[in-house]
Amino acid sequence: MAGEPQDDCLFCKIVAGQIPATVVRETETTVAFRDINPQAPTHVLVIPKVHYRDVAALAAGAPEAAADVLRETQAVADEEKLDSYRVVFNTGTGAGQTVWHAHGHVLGGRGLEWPPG
Ligand code: IU
Repeated sequence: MAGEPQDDCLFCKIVAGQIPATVVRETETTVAFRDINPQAPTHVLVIPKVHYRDVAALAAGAPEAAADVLRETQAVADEEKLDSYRVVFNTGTGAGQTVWHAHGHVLGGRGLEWPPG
């Protein structure tokens, strides 16, 4: 069921502490950890502890958790001392989503091109 931990979800396992991650921040409702395949000097993923397949499902099913995730992206940027940064929610296979637990990428520490690839 949406919102419940999923046995086959890697990010649910990170939330549960069953898989190690380099956690940079944790709140009651969110975890932020360094991406294992960083695309920028700062590349941190911010996830809700509840399981939703993508940010659209999260916003519809748990809007307060979605707001918490957004607030945490800002907190990560502050901690990493980023004055410019990008927050990305890849949504759907065609947009490059590969992990089906909502997550925001916080990217910074280098110049970022627009439009993105
Ligand atoms: P995507 O937007 O779903 O493609 O992002 C998934 C990210 O999760 C991607 O940047 C991976 O490098 C990252 N990741 C991770 O940090 N740890 C893992 O064990 C796995 C993926 I699998």
